[in-house]
Amino acid sequence: MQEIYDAIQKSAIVIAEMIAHDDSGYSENQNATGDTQLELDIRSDKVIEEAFAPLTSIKELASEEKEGPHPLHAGGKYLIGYDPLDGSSLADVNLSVGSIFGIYENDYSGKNLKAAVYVVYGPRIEMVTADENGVQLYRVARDNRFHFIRKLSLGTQGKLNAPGGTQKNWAPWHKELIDGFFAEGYRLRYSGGMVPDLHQILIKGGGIFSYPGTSDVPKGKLRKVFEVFPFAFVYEKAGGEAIDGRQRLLDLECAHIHDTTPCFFGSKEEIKKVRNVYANH
Ligand code: AFP
Repeated sequence: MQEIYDAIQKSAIVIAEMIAHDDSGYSENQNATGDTQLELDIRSDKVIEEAFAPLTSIKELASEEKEGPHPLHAGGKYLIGYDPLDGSSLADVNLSVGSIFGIYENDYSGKNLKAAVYVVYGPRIEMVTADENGVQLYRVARDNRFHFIRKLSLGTQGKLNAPGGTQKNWAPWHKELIDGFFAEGYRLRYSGGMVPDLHQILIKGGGIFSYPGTSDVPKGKLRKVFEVFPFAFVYEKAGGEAIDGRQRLLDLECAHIHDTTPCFFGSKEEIKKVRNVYANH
């Protein structure tokens, strides 16, 4: 596992440099989900693929930016599902973006996730790993290397509310749930970047992030393998919960590698409120 974390760190330094100084325009291509790809999406994907290529512990790679999985080493133990540059459309307005990695065994199901990693490219470059040792925060120092900072955990309740999705297409009961948090004094914290938005709640110790099914996108926008399962793993290891409104996200099956799901990540008290509202719909 450590060689995978090391490769992620190596690619993160290169990607951070690209974000800071290179073109953030659109390419001619679309990814499997139909999103038009930014040059940065394509180049970040290539940097990560090259960093993973020599690692014999990796059997296969599955990127959000590619249609299907890409075999690496037949004797490898791990399958890695990753989003090379999540929130890339925010790079041109100089907001934080991130890379997300799910490290699976046997298949890309939530129950077979063995570790999750994400990198935040912001005023600081930070990496969070979640595995059997818990949730660890690392940060790049002046030596341009990642250093361990501290363990991360979620309290039972927070103050931050990150409500995703197009509000005019929310179900009435979802609007009631979100407005209820604001009526309790929660602060709005939503940038449109899943990685910094979930990182903020984790660092601050609690709150709720939601990206529900909506009338226009009933199955939600966020992808199970590349985004949702890894963050569900991180949040559960940090003492929080992650559900689709009713079920635990990591118990969900995945019919296709690019499947999406409604998702809620947060502290236990907030997730209890989500369950109460969604139980009746
Ligand atoms: P992009 O990768 O197209 O910028 O989308 C980012 C994202 O996949 C995820 O990072 C955000 O949480 C979510 O979309 C934001 O979606 P909305 O713009 O619909 O709120």
